[in-house]
Amino acid sequence: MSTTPLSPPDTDDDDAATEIAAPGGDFARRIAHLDMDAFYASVELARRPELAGLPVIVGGRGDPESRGVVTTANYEARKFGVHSAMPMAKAVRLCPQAVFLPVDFAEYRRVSRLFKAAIVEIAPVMEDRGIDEVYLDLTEHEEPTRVLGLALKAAVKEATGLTCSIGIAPNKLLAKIASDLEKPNGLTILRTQDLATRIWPLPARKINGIGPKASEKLAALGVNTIGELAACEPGWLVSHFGKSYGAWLHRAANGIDARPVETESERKSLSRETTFATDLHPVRDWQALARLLAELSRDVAADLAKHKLRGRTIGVKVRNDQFAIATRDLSLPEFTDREAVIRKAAFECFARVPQNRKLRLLGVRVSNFEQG
Ligand code: TTP
Ligand code: MG
Repeated sequence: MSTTPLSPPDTDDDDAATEIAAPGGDFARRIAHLDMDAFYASVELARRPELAGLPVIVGGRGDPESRGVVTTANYEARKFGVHSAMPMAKAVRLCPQAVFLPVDFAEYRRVSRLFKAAIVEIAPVMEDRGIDEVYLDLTEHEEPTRVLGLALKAAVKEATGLTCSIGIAPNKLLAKIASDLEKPNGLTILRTQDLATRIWPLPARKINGIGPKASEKLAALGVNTIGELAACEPGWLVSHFGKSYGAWLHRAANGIDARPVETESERKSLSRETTFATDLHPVRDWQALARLLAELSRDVAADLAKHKLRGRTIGVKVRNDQFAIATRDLSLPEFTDREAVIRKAAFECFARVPQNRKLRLLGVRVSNFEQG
């Protein structure tokens, strides 16, 4: 390891609150990532107990003949190789005996609100990361880590009847990986000294932020596991992936991540971003990009309205095909949450990003919120 993690206190007590020391030398935190198991499918099963034990596939209009994709499948269906984003036709081939159900977002949102309300009762420092996952900062809690983890799982079960998986680690990056390690119904506590044994053997794409393109490029360079990535010279990574992404890859593989858990009241910006299926050129693919920019602006405006926030700075972020990030922003004379205003500013910002290389990611951000 090229960084020197703070040694955790010498203790045999697996549950000691002090057991977790953060890599990178900052103070010890206990961060949890909680993610619901096969969420949409589990919600469906909860209201259709007669389906218990059967493979269930949720997607589109719930019609196996339709051309849509699988939204999610329960673990029984996953045994047949069915997974999210798979074309429905293929899922039918793999598991013809499955029960196919349509998506019902209103119900998933309702259950999402229920499980989050149960969690904040126990752990108020919660960052909402979407319909089925949250981060929690448990640092200030006195209870042992495992006790807290079990209490959270019990509260979620009590409120919704559903199971979740929790990872608890010194930071968000490791907690997110940990929550996936023992799915479903898992509780994984990861200490700094577990990095080499539990994290480094995993494929690089297990790191949230290393997508299919980056992991493909890493594989072509002979880097497959997180451990192999951790052993790469930072300068070499920068030469292949650009200054910011290259340096981040090095930190991430070494388990370093100082991002705070941001509750809604202390959120400093709201953003939406999307990674394209194929790279888009800022000039030649302008129409597709303009459409995405408009969609992202609409989504951010909706998020602002939902959180009752108005911001004054609108920004655009792009990542090019060499993984270099560029951002441009614009401060407006007045606070806004209006879609048309955000979109116009986003287009102005986009016109100022470098136009010479293809892009693989586009994002729109609103910050500088009105106080009160
Ligand atoms: P995930 O947490 O990725 O998946 P999951 O909860 O179904 O399964 P698990 O966490 O146990 O692996 O996503 C949460 C929900 O988001 C999922 O139930 C359906 C939805 N979703 C999509 O709509 N499209 C997708 O590509 C993915 C991955 C999920
Ligand atoms: Mg989930």
